[in-house]
Amino acid sequence: MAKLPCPLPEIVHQFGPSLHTIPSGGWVRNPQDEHLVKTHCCFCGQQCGIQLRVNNNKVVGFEPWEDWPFNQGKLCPKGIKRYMQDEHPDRLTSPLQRVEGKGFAPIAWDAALDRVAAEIQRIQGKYGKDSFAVLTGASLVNEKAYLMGKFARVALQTANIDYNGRLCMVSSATASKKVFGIDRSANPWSDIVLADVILAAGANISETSPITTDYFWRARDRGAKIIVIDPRMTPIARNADLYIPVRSGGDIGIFNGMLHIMIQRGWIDHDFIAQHTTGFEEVARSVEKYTPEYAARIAGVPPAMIIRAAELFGPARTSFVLHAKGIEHHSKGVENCIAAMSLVLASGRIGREGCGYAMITGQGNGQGAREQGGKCDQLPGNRDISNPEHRKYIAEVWGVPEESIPQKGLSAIPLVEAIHEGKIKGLISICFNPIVSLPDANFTRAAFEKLEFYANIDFFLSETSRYADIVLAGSLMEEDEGTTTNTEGRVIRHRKAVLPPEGAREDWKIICDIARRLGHGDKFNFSGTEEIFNELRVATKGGVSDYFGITWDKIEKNNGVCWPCPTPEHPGTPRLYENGKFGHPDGKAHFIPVDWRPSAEMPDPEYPIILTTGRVVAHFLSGTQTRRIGALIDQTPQPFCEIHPVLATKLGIADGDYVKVESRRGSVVVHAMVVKTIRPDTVFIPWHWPLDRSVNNLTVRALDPQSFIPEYKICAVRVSKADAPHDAIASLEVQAGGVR
Ligand SMILES: Nc1nc2c(c(=O)[nH]1)N[C@H]1C(S)=C(S)[C@@H](COP(=O)(O)OP(=O)(O)OC[C@H]3O[C@@H](n4cnc5c(=O)[nH]c(N)nc54)[C@H](O)[C@@H]3O)O[C@H]1N2
Ligand SMILES: Nc1nc2c(c(=O)[nH]1)N[C@H]1C(S)=C(S)[C@@H](COP(=O)(O)OP(=O)(O)OC[C@H]3O[C@@H](n4cnc5c(=O)[nH]c(N)nc54)[C@H](O)[C@@H]3O)O[C@H]1N2
Ligand code: SF4
Ligand SMILES: [Mo]
Repeated sequence: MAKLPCPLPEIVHQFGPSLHTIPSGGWVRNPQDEHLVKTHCCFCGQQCGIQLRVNNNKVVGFEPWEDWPFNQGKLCPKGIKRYMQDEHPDRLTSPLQRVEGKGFAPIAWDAALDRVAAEIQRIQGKYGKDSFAVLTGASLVNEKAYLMGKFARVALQTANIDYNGRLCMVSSATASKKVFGIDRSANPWSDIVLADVILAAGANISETSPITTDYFWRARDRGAKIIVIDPRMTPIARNADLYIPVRSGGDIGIFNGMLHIMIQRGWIDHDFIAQHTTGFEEVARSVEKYTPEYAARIAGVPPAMIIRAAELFGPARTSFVLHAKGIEHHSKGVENCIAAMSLVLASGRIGREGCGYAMITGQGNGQGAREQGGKCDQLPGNRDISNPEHRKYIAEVWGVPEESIPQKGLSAIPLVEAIHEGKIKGLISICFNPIVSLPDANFTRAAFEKLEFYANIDFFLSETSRYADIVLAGSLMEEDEGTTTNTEGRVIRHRKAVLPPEGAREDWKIICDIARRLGHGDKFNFSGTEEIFNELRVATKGGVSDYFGITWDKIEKNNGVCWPCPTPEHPGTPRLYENGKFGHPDGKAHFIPVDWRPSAEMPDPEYPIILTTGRVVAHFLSGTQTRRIGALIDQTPQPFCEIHPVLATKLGIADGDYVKVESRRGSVVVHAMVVKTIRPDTVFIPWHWPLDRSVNNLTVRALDPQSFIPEYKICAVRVSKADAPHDAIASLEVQAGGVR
């Protein structure tokens, strides 16, 4: 029988009163206890330094942390407001169990953990080990990310573990490994400031990596030119020297077109190419056909823009290329990134001061979490799960037979497809909200209804939690200690500011408790997260992402340490590829030719408009956290559909009208926001909302064949004027406004 999402239980409030009317429950401010804890923001990959103001075990505010070099006290709206989630009345303070037809009811910890362990054993006993899957997340600190990989391989022995970075970093990671040999941004952010030209492709810098804006401005103060490629004129694009309004999916036209011109005009570093790379001739041949006119047709922009981009980028002395999801969320995401990397290599501008390349990391630990074994194909240290040597090493660290470590499993979307097909029967997830974040949400919902057993660890009841049989009340970042690895590859420390609320538990303890119940207690006998980190150091030793020389103490003394850091004496590696040595065994970077091909779903007469999706500054990912913070709700209370005046007029739509946006998979009704900052053939909807406001009702379940990332950035839709939807949640939001 299909399992429907539980209604919200009474004990969980949807919208809370003002923070200043809580904390209650006998809490009193203790004037003697007021203190600041230096830590980092829990949200994006910038991992800004922040000081949390703590009193009597409650986070009551924040102060800037001006000495932290990366952001020097600056924060974006989410960083400023993040502390408000801590005391939100929706915080889960007890495990919950599903009571069919009634909702959730609190359950004791021992009973909840016993049930999870029993269901894992039942399902694996009946259907085989791989029938129980694990989904983990990149907002987790390194220690928990490592623990989840070990938990899946040692305690469950399932091949089927993957993580939410599959929706995020994997295209750039795959491309980076193929081209440079190492999956990491190549430079510290301080190199951006020293670049004479900055090229940002598919990155809404001001809203999604807001602190990076400051690095752009500091470069521009030195005279740097800024090129931005995006179908929408984002805030950073409005301040660019050259803005290229690419048609979604057309970036290879721009990159290959630029390279064509650079070769023609001699803006190529032949010495660098000869000494440090392979494969240039093939790439040069492959871009011969990318004349400005041909390239422009693919990109949907005038040829002059591509010529101008090459003129700015080609002859520059120093340069920095950055990209994010705009080019990565495609069924050719890896190829898009490879084409951007060819510009970096052809110019020879990498591995030096002011010369570099970065993929902007998305989630707080988007970089670190993918190195520790949460990916279906990797073991800690960025090791390859199918490489016998790598398996042998990790088996020794874990004290298990090599054969007991499963082989490569399914990545996130095929894993959910296997649930839909009935091949995977059980699931435990942490730090992932797939009901909101996966493409083609109707399909995802149908899959989750089929699970025989589902356990979810979260601190709020997410939309996905509502499909769970058991929800385990976990911890926020500030309730535990650990490390993350920021967008620069810098390993930094999150400090414990407060204890989890009574009834909730640190995530790592929950995992170890389940492992113990499954008979693997000896392998999960950690006394704290520092001990987990010390095992992680050994597990990554000798790997590409080598953390062995990093200790918590060293991080403290040095304001973070960049990997690789192979020995305790090693200072860490802020800039990769200095002296021209790349990560491949031959020490060279590998040029790879790529040719443009259409996206999985192109507009047609039935669905004639391109839909692209992304973010707004006030909300984070699936919104479980930011949709509970009043000030952020006020900033952007609802999703909207950006539409150009020309298209709006053609469709008889005025600013503020409700519009129905439909694809072959579903529809949403949202407000139209008529703006001149978007291409007339494209509409944009941010994705942070669930259910009938989820743009993922529309998106297409097409994957990149190399990275398995979904194509969130382009599908075909039609748009029409609509009546106001009945939206009970929206009216509640307006009345209550969340926590202020
Ligand atoms: N405020 C906020 N900040 C965040 C997050 C958040 O949810 N909210 N999430 C974090 C995470 S996990 C991530 S991954 C990052 C994502 O950071 P970004 O990648 O910057 O964010 P997106 O809005 O997904 O997409 C960026 C831009 O890509 C453009 N775009 C769409 N299609 C194309 C295309 O084909 N080519 C090009 N060149 N551009 C295109 C969109 O118009 C959009 O402006 O942000 C991180 N920071
Ligand atoms: N249409 C569209 N869809 C997209 C994207 C897009 O651009 N367009 N972007 C994609 C991208 S880049 C990403 S990264 C994904 C993200 O998608 P998800 O990973 O599904 O979204 P999150 O909101 O990060 O979900 C994390 C969940 O874990 C919880 N959580 C956070 N931190 C912790 C923790 O430390 N411990 C525990 N126990 N729980 C925690 C949160 O409350 C939340 O419920 O979405 C993707 N989906
Ligand atoms: S830029 Fe990212 S890390 Fe910095 S405050 Fe904003 S959300 Fe937090
Ligand atoms: Mo992401």
